[in-house]
Amino acid sequence: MNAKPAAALELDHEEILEWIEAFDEVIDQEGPGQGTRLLDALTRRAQQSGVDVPVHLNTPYVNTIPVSEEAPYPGDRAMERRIKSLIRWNAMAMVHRQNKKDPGIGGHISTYSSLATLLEVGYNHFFYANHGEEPGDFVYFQGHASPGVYARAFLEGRLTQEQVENYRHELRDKPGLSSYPHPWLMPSFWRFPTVSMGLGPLNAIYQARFMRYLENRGLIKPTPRKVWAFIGDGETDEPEVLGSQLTLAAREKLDNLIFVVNCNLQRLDGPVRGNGKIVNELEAAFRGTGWNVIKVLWGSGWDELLARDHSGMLIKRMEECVDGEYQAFKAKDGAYVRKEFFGKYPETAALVADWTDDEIFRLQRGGLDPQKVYNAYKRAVEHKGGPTVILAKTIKGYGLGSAQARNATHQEKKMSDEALTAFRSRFEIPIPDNAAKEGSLYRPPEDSPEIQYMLERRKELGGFMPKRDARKGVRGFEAPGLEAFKESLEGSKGRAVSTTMGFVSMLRNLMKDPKVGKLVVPIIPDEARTFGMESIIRQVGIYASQGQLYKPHDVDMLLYYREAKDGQILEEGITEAGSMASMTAAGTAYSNYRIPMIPFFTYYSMFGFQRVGDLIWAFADARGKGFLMGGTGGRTTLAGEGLQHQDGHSVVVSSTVPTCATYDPAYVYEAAVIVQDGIRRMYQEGEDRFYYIMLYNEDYVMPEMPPGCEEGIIKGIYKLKAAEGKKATVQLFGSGPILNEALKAQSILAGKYGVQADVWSVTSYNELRREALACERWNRLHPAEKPKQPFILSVLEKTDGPIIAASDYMKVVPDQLAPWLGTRLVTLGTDGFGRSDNREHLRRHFENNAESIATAALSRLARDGKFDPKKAQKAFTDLGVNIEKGDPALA
Ligand SMILES: Cc1ncc(C[n+]2csc(CCOP(=O)(O)OP(=O)(O)O)c2C)c(N)n1
Ligand SMILES: [Mg+2]
Repeated sequence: MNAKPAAALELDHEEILEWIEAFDEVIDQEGPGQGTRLLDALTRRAQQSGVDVPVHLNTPYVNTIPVSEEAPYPGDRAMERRIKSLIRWNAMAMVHRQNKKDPGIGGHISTYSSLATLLEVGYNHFFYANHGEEPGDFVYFQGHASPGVYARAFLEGRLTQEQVENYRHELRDKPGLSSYPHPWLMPSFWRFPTVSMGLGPLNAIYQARFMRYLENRGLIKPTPRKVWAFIGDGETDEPEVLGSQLTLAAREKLDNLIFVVNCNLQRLDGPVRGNGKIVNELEAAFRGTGWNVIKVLWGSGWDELLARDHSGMLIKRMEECVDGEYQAFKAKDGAYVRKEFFGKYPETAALVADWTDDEIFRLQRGGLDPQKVYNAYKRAVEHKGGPTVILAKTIKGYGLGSAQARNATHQEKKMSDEALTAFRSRFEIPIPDNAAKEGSLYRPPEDSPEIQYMLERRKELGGFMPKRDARKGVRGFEAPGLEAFKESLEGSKGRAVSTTMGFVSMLRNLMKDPKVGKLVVPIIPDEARTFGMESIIRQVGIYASQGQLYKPHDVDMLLYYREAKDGQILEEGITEAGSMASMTAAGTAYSNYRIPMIPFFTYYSMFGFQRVGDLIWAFADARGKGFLMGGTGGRTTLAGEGLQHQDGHSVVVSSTVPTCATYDPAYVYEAAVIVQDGIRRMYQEGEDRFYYIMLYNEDYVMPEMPPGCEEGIIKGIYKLKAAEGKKATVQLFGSGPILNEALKAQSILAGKYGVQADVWSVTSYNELRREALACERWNRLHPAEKPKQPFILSVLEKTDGPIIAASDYMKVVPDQLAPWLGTRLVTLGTDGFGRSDNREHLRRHFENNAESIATAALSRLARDGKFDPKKAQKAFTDLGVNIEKGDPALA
């Protein structure tokens, strides 16, 4: 028993000393298990007696695994050190070279230098590229440590010298390397985009959970596969890291999940917690939520000191120092550490009295000691029943001479000649001075023991990592044809329904489809009832890894709250971020598991793109597929909810994501055509795209699909209702429920003013614009050839008159077509903050109701000299459009 005597604990009371002695005896004679039971019993007793039981979420500031429990290191330590040194050199050299030749191109040196041991122990002993026939571990790398990952791949022979020399030079007609992990840019290499702080850990948790989901639903075989997430200590400031999903990981008992926090005590500007200790803070947070926490703070050199620390003053000193001091200890030298750390107490000073300053300075941090890291990983991998976090204390800029542990080290991109040669010598890289000064890459010969060792270790663990399966589509996958959507195409037969209701029926039918049914993953952040999805809950159940441990109170009802171990719905609770992480795991399963899972993440559209936009961007980078369903869309269609709920702009934001196809359908058959085509394109053809489809809660009769409009629906526009009789002199564009307003305006114009109008359903301004831009670019690049005509111009070829385009979104949405429609275009939309009122008042306020559309048409015709201006002016009064009211854009 190595309990520290009372002096260190500052317990000078006789009685307490006696208790401690008695406790020590119990442990000595009956073992630590009995100690735990005794404490547990005492705690309960104390609670029953009304004693205030102190909660301690922190354990002593030492390694969690005692030396006595360490397993010996299984690898060749000297060899692995040499390999690690080679990787360190090349990682540093690639950044240095690039910045020397192209100042400002950037890159990071000091992050990998702190992470090297943590990654290398994993690469040599833990990261399985496959588990037999089944896929292997997933590793989320700290994004800005990518030079280290590249340097290893270079030594392994996976990346060529030319590629490495073109790090951050991707546009030179030569193979280059992307700055950070981007599957979009290096689709056979990187699996997970991680460089936007916080997204990696969040996605890793939901990946581990999704793996269990696939296992529990019988879609993949259970394997010992792990999800490893390497996280910066500064990164843990992001709410995505320490948010509610930590409890999810513990609740779901995700023992396939391992977080490794690289606690180098620094972030970009300076210390993470200069005045405190990040390790303690994280330990408390993770322990408090039920994670298995393993601290790796001190290297093996400290073991002997701790064993000799009979006074307990060394631990006391370790505990009282704050991170700002720890940082300074590694930024300065051994003499400083002797004076400022050990010198504080005579007992600690004595411990190192016969050590040289160099020996003191060589005392290593745990996260840089392979023996300690190996043991932590081993425990983590063997741990059952919950997720593990390893808090590994490291040194930012380790080995970078004067840059080590300095506040400015994160921004270090170039090194001086002296620093390069010193680095070369310290890590024993066999290159001459001039090569060192140039920052030349160095790879030993293929048959060198180092390269052979690396290759042999990776072979043992199943192959290289990271690696992504970049095959297009999934072999044998066949999308259901449009006939599978028959019910949606037939219309609502006189019943007023919303597109949301129509979508729910579509989803229900799709989940019954023998081919794709089981691949559908409905994801909902606590809004299933809002969207009328109760029937789906009953049909396929909510995924619950433990099954349903209670009898739901509504079990006697048809649509009861059904949870099941093989449930299909991911009911995420109130977390759009978590739901998006599930969407990401599901939408990339076609590559990661070779199973074409088809997620439908349905949510309040207002809480999507503007709230979790960065996650969606990363999803696109990861070549994610699937459907984002923007529920309760439309600033005037979602009545009553007001400013924070009414969405009039998510389709503007979604249009910024290159692989996102945005649609704003008015009718259920339009949505069905889009979804069918989407499944075919994404999963059968293997196109890297995903869909954002607006859903509304306004009820109206859904017509049957008119023949021949499929192409128009998919490309973005088709003529819905031509003017009756004479040729139209006005074109009315409508989208979503505002299409109904356009239809009403059509009859107002014809009936009251004798003006004929055609009505068009515009399902996607964004798709139309993209196609037109592509034509325009081609035309620009080929001035001598016959120009291509954009689809929007070809459909409008024989039409006349102004185009009044109205939707429930901002005017900028139809304005996307202005370059091609020019002055014909007049847009109406919902610029401005929402209001609580009913649809009639909202549409009057935002000027996108039928009357506003009709008056806009007349006004424009008058300006064009095609209608009497006085009559046009009077129409405003007659139709109740108030011309004196303020502009809704700023109201
Ligand atoms: C969301 C986001 N905000 C800011 C940045 C810019 N950034 C890149 S690295 C970094 C510091 C990271 O510190 P830490 O997580 O401790 O990693 P370390 O480099 O110390 O290992 C910052 C702020 C980013 N990449 N993502
Ligand atoms: Mg850090």
